[in-house]
Amino acid sequence: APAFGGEARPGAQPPVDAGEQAAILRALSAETPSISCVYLYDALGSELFEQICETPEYYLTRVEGSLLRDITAQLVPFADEPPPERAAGGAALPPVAWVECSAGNGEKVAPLMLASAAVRPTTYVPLDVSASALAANLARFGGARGGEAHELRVRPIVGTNAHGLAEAARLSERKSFMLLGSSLGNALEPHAELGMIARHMAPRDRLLVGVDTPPASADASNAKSRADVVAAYNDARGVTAAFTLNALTHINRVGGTNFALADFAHRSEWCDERCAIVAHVEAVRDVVVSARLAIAPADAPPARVLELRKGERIFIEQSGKFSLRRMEAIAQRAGLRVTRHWLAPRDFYLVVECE
Ligand code: AVJ
Repeated sequence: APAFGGEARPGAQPPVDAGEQAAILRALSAETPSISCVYLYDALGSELFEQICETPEYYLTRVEGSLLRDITAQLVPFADEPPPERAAGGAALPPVAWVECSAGNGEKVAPLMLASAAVRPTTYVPLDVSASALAANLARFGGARGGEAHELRVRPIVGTNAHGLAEAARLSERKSFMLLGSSLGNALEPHAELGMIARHMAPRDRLLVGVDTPPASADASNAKSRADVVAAYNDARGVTAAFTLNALTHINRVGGTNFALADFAHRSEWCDERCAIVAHVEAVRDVVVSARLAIAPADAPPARVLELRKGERIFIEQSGKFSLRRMEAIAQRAGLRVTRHWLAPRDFYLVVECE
């Protein structure tokens, strides 16, 4: 029922949560207006992100996928365990729980999970804020499979990584935590992100991190160019633009704002200081945004939230890029140590293992 009278109109939105609205409006009316990148991932946003992964420009998913497939046999055992082919004749390797932060639909790790289940009791714990992405994830592993010696148990946890990690840490198995897909790039403080995972790691656990690498300096021949990186976030079909702009639709629904998508354009640019692609929405004309406050009476006029002049922007997300050196420094600040690393051909992508 509506929180404060008022007739339900056809097409009316459910009432917004006052606490969530307050946080959204605070970020919008700050000195540098922003929208949390969490709001990129409603059902449509998750769907659009999957489409981004299939655009010819967005190399990250494909390159990480083929790198992970190439190194699967090295990843399935912990560093102190025998490689699976030597264990195969004898006893299975001890159980493992793979805890994947920001897991999405599980496609990234599917071959790794099946390879793990072939040689050891395996539990896969995908964590994600998107219930729809986790439903797709569960469906992927739910069907009949063949060939694995062990049941692959899947235990999805809906919520933030912080929430899911606290729950996953209670599992009794030795754990491989994973933060793949260059998710770390979204963190404004990457060492804090890894530190949060590190706090949930037991002494013999490990963490695998997959990150995109920075474009090479102009004189390096054997690496990707800045144009490759910029194109990955500006696909020709406009899927990334739709993905970024959908954050406004999402905010309208859960924050009670009245953004018109036609008033904004998507901008994704390389930023040297952040070593990141930075995504904004930019006002294409002067815009006034207002919101119906959840705490105000239903007949109160909407409150003015922000005014943008043509060309002014709202920050949506950064997609940080990491060299091995930088990953080592970040791991150290998080109380971890890089034990192994793997680079994709032409240094397009990096996976590190930390303990
Ligand atoms: C899912 C955060 C890794 O930053 O590359 C893709 C999100 N944004 N295109 C990224 C994204 C625009 C993606 N991450």
